[in-house]
Order: sequence, then C-alpha cells, then structure tokens
Amino acid sequence: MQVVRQHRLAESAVRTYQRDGIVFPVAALPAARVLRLRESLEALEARLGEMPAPMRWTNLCFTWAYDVTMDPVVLDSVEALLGPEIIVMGSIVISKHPGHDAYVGWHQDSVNGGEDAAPAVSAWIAVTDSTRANGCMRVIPATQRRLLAHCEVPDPANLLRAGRVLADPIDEEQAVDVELRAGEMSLHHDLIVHGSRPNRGDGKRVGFVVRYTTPSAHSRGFPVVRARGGAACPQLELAGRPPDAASEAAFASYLGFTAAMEREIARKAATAGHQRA
Ligand SMILES: O=C(O)CCC(=O)C(=O)O
Repeated sequence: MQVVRQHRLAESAVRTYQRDGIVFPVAALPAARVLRLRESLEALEARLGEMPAPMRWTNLCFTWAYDVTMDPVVLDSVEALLGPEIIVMGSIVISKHPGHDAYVGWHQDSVNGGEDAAPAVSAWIAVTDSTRANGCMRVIPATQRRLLAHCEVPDPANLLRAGRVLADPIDEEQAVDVELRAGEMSLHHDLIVHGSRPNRGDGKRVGFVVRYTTPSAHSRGFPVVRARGGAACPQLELAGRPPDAASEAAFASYLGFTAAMEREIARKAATAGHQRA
C-alpha cells in the first residue's frame, strides 16, 4: 500500500475517529526519519540495558524525540481531531522484544486523567512494522464513550504502570488489530479500550506514542510542551526544546529527570492511597 504524507486528515478519517475512537493507518514519518529515530532509540535502549521498561519523557530530554512530537504532518492530523490548540502531554516508547512475555493489559488511557479530563489523542507512531504476529496494539472500537472501572493487578509482564487494567472482562471477539508499517501511525481516543499481546514474531516491535491534549488539561505534575496555539494554561508547566547536548550529557539528564518524575509519581500514589484508606 502506498502511504501518502497527507497534511491533514480527510473528513472521512475524522468521522471514522469519531465513530470508532481510532483511525489508522495514517502517514506520519518518511522512511529516513524513521530510520534515524530507530537508531536513536536503539542507542538509548543499549545504554539502559536489554528490554528496558517503557521509556517516558524522551521528548523532554532529547532533541530527536522532541522533534518527532512536533512533526508538522503529525500535528496537522492531530489538529483535525483536537483543534488548533495542542499540548504535548507526554510520550512513551513501548518496545517489545521477540520471545519475551511482555504485553499491555486491556485499559483506557484516561484512567489516569479522569472523566473530566481535557480531550486527548494518542499518536501511536510505528518505528518498526507492527503486526498481529509481533504484538501490535489491539483496540475495541467504539468504546470511547465512557470511563470503565479499572483495578490494579500487579504482573511483571504487563508493561502498564501499576498493572492498572479493566476490572471486568471484555469481549475479545470485538478486538481489531492495529497493524501498521514503520512510519505510519494510528490516532486513538484516550477512552478507547486497548492493549497488546506478547511479541511472537522475529524482530522487535517498537511504538513511539505521543499523548496530545489541549490547554485545558489538568497538570499531572510534569512539564508539557505547547505544540500549537497560544491559549492561557497557567496550571501547566511549559517546557521548550531540550538543549542540543552531547549524548553523554543528554543521557545523564534523562536519567536524572526520569528518576525524579518516578519518585514524584510514587509519592502522589502513596498520598492517594492514604487518602483512600
Ligand atoms: O504499544 C502497545 O502495545 C500499547 C500502547 C498503549 O497502551 C497506549 O499507547 O496507550
């Protein structure tokens, strides 16, 4: 299939998103860009060790990651869904190696943001081909209407933080495989039910996922980036493009930043636990 880098989603694609909570495949990055992104991610993975946990916040620490989140073609598609005011809430790289049991349990992203959260769209950008065999994302279309109950089921193979998964079983017969070629993306609503199986293919499956929202979003305690527009958002801490540091310095700052953020998330979770108890 020839994928054309279109500069805005067609109206039919917007309607598909509104109906199903997801649209794919959408052209995102040209081949040379994907190759460079893959090289940068492999270099980072090599430093973090085999099969690292999902890598968050790379866009706040590395220029190569920041530039993907601000890619004009990606943003044009996101703008067709969210409007002209766009905030990059975060990013996460989910890498699944062949032969490992790592999977992503069924969940809705907005379980972290609540039902009153601002609209949010995730761009799942395929850094490698993502297929049924290598554990592509799977969705249950048209489940984006309401937030379902979740519970914590700790499982080291589940790549979700705290193992937060849907509390009730879902009908897997309804699941759709979101198969993508490297350089394509899917755009999913933060309430759509989704997950993925382990990688039973021959090569790695890597997705670079960018969470986009609007300036009315609540702060989650970490900096965000304004991608388009200029609406006031005093509740958000805005960050800019990371400095063009030598790779050693950028890596050190990434380790420091992610450790501080994880400590903060753990502190908040503990406080919430005390409040619930
Ligand atoms: O990459 C996957 O397998 C799942 C992705 C996911 O859960 C997400 O983007 O929210």
